[in-house]
Amino acid sequence: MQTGIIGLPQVGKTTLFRILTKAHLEPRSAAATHVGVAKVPEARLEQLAALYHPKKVTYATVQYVDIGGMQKDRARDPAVLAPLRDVDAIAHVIRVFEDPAVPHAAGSIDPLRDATNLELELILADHDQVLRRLERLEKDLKKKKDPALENEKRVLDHCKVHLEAEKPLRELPLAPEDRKAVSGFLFLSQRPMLYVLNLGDAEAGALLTAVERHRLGPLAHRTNTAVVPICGRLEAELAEMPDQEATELLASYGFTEPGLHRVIRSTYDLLGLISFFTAGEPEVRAWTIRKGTSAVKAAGEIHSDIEKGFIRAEVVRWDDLLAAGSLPAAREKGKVRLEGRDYIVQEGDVILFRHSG
Ligand SMILES: Nc1nc2c(ncn2[C@@H]2O[C@H](COP(=O)(O)OP(=O)(O)O)[C@@H](O)[C@H]2O)c(=O)[nH]1
Ligand SMILES: [Mg+2]
Repeated sequence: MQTGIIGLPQVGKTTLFRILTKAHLEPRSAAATHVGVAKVPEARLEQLAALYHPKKVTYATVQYVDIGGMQKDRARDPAVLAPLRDVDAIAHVIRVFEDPAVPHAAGSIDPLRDATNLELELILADHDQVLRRLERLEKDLKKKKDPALENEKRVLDHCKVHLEAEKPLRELPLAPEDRKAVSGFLFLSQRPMLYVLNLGDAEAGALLTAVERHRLGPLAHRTNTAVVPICGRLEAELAEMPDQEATELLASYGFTEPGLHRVIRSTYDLLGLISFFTAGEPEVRAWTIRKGTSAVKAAGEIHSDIEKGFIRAEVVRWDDLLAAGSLPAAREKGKVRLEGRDYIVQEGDVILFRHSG
């Protein structure tokens, strides 16, 4: 699962990418595309580890791609958009911080304008693609009736009307079969969107009201969209500090965790992902699945042999396991359920898979 980080030049994309992935990049590589892995912060994993004292604790991960500077007039350049086709979600870093030493690509600080302009580029790119395909479809349909092509045309016409109202496809409700009919186009405005508001250090104590203060209400509460305010430069400093100092500095601003945790968690939610855990002496581990995944498919995330030889899953909620103190104790209390292959795994389940072979 990959999230592409985009935005105008000099808004803090690479700063964010670095702190998310703890990557140390060469300063010269400003325009290049970088891929990095971020650990999904998970306090429950540490609590489970305290129970098992495992040799190894393994976090779930998500990938981020730093997709270089995107000038407004360059955005529709296929070379700039191409890397975006491969991502599952988009994180748009928007500059809110004022700093005369850092030039702004559009000449002034206006977060809503920047968000709207880039969104429009995505919408226009999709619209171009829809028009081209419709033209082709109409030609083909004149030659020969074909129900599958007619259906595709119907869905694309629907998308076209939506795009022409300057609305992104992520906000267009589509029936699952209609979604499938156009999934091959990898529409850009269909990707879930995370707006990362990069604020100045002075606003660190007032992140929660940032959306309101900067009049960014129009970005909030939209389908498949999330807004996370951070202080990029401060976060970068925090990432370099010893843990104790970082915790104290955060606390002085009224926070219990760094903003990058909120960024990662929002990405995880937008992607429709949840975690389940496996726990034992060798390893306590978080696994990533899509919401709605069955027990047997979740088993397959661990190993194809466990999926093939699946017999049943012993499932306990992480907090019930912690309260009981051990799996046998949780069993005695009746907190451990035996589930079959079609059980839908829930966020926070601790699972022991019984399998043959
Ligand atoms: N004042 C201030 N400067 C920042 C902040 N975040 C990034 N910068 C600076 O803005 C410049 C561009 O940052 P960078 O992450 O390379 O932006 P990119 O071009 O979007 O990748 C660098 O000089 C950063 O130090 C911030 O939150 N506050
Ligand atoms: Mg950069």
